[in-house]
Amino acid sequence: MPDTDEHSAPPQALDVIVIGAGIAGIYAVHKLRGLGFSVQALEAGDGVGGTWYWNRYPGCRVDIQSIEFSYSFSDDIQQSWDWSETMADQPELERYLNFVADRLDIRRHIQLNTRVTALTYDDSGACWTVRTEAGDEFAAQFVVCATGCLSEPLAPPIPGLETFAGQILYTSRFPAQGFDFTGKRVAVVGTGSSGVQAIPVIAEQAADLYVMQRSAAYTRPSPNRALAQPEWEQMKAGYADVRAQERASFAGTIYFPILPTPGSPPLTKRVVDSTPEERRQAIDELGWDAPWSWADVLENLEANAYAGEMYAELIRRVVVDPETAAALIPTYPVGCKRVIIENGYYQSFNRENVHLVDLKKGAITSIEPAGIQTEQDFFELDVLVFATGFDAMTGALTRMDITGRGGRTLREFWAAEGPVTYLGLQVEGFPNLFTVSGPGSPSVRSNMFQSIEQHVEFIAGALEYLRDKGCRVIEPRPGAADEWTSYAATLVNSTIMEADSCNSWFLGANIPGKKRVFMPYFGGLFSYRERCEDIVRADYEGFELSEPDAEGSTG
Ligand code: NA7
Repeated sequence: MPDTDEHSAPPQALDVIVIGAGIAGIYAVHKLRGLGFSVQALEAGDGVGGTWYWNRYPGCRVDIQSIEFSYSFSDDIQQSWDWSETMADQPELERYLNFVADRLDIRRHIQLNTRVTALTYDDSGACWTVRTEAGDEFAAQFVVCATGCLSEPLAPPIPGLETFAGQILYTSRFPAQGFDFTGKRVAVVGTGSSGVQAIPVIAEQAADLYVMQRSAAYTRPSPNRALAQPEWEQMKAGYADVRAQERASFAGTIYFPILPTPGSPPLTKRVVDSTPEERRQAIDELGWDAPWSWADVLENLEANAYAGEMYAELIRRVVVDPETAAALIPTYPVGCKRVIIENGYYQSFNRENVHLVDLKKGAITSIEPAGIQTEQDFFELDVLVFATGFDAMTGALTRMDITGRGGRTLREFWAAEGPVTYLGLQVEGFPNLFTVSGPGSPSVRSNMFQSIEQHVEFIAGALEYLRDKGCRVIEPRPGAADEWTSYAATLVNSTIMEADSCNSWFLGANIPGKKRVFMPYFGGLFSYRERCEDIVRADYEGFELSEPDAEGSTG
């Protein structure tokens, strides 16, 4: 609240503040309101949609099928929305999320243009005070952080950035009105999903495009295609079956980029047992599916290296210039970072106006008013596009001053211990605070819609249970978060995901000084959901439900 007498009275406590109005925030508001809780969402953007609101860069598109990358909780919504392509682009996803917000009539519970900066827990009242950048204050018994896994962008700390005389753009904050690259000399820094999706589109417009690559990426051509209405009507009629298959699947999705196309027979052949001729034949017959068509590729580094060799051969078959092709070959294990679904990425490098700058041969040293200086060359530029990624999983939480019991901040706690959570849902010492898709939950290793729905439903169920029991506080019991986090670590230990050569954002390796911990739960959404259901059946095993006591601690 502003610092005036008028606002000096403590704000009236809501039941729940939801931070964020993306996929998770929209559903959380709807679900909790439906259970009779007073709920208010605070959203930094001037529209709903979260990830699909902010990442408006050209070429932005989801990498699983839209029939799956959508809410499943309401058949009315499923049946009322028509996807125009099998894998929707950003504008369509943003429209969809706006449609859902209207259909559920939740906009009056969402305050836009409101960035939350601090959360402080009051032990005696079992209540959170939520502060915003504008200085307003809210009070709520519970806070649901629906802040996203990839929502805290990284601005690369390159000296001289502020001196650049041309236009600087970030894929994660791309202008809503778009940007015309026609006739411009452009550099794209970063070749993760955002860069790889944007590059072919920018290449078609720019006079010259310099792709500044630090690590080459593994990609697969997108199977996206337009959906004609009759086909879509037929697909829509099969929704119940699609959802049932998703729920029975490992990661909440039937089709996952790293797995073979649905309908393919199960993988039985092991690449370590294959001959060079069999591998060449696989490339000829299966094309970009070839590296993923073996049962053991993700099992060990030896098998993985064979897949990497097949992948390199596929690049050489597309990219004409041998030096460029060689520089585009990734040097880390196949599958340890998310495989990128692309549209004409490698073909872009056959264009005369596209130039690959291999930063492994000479890193960027500074940005000057006229362009980028690397250890080897100077590039004169009109536009810089940064596609340099995010402080994933934890960044959107630790950027806020979250102060829990005893004055301990989440930022300091996780900086020292790593992201220790119970089920990725709660943190010890931070009662009544929930993190949707938090570290320690399947989140980015699953279909986000399915994971988010499961988390929101878990949280809603927990709040109802508390209400029925006459309790006001829920938090992990001492040790439960340590146990869960240690258990989750055993699932990924000694897999290729943690290989020394793998520096993924799953491990926080893109942030200097961040603790190297594999953050998403690796056991799949199916087993995770079962575990959560067991916990609920056991009266919220591992959680402590209580009333605040007079001394200000719960018990
Ligand atoms: P990513 O996947 O984290 O990619 C970021 C890219 O930016 C990656 O190629 C980085 O190279 C590169 N990068 C970061 N900092 C620099 C500097 N300082 N200089 C040069 N290059 C740099 O983010 P995206 O937005 O593309 O994708 C995020 C997720 O969205 C994706 O995984 C999907 O799940 C959806 P590096 O690899 O660190 O060497």
